[in-house]
Amino acid sequence: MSDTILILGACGQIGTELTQKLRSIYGADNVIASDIREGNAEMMSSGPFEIIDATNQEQILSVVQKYKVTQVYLMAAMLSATAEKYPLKGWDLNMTSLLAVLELAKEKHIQKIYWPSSMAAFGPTSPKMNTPQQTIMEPSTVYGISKVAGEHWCNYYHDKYGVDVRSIRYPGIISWKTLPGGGTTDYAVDIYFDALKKGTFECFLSENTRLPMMYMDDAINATIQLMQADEKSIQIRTSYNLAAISFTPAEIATEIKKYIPEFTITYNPDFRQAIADSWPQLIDDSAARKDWGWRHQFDLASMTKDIITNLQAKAEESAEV
Ligand code: VAH
Repeated sequence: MSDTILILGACGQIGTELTQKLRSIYGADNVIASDIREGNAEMMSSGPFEIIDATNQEQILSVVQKYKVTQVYLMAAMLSATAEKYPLKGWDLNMTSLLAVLELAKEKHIQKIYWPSSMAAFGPTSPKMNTPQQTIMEPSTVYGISKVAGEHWCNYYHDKYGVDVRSIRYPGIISWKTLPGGGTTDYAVDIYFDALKKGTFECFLSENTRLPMMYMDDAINATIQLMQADEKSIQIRTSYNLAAISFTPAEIATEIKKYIPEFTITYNPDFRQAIADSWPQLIDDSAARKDWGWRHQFDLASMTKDIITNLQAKAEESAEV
């Protein structure tokens, strides 16, 4: 039986690009996108779309049965900065949606789940450099608490009910196609847009705040690689550490100046500085590299070149219209 995939939260920063990549691999009709509201024109015109509240198990089951879904990618979540503003809503969205899809898998309605954790699952007492796969995890954010709890729920449903749920602890994800929303690492996306539009950027983190980051192409490839890996190769059923690059706002600004010499950056740390300070600076992802062959492709230089090249091309296209 071929795979039919349902993406919950398909209109988010990762979901938007994950949907297009999965449609190119599995065929558009076999990848059902869904979110709480409709997506952009490309999303709506490139394959099936359903309005689903990811916390509503009955709505999810109805779509699973309608399309005979075999796999669910649960990409709906409230990210770190927003969840600090709305703690109970953040907990409810992030946990209720996960337990809903885990229950559907336990009842054999679906065969496989992808659920993203985050480096936010670590906290101020976790080792900051070469953060191990197994270590102290005492997150100080609602988002991080929901991710640690979610990891243990995934491991529980795998061990107790045989649910094939797979997970990655994403670092900060950087993209140019879709603007992120509510994340602490989002400065590393906004800086490129502002550099091209305004020639300057006010950063809400201090200049030497080092954080693990990853280009969207690498994050999408890792996600699909994990889901396509032989079940026997998956040794971690909480969530895999994943890393690629690690940089500071000052370092990304220096890279941008190679393309926009007049670019300037100012620093005005806000509440998100405390969130960033609670996270690792460099993550050890040797388990993912050993178990299922993870390798990142983009470094800061190649990512910056790709983003600026694409944003400049997009600006020229819209200028011609
Ligand atoms: C956030 N981009 O900033 C997300 C991510 C580790 C960071 O989970 O909340």
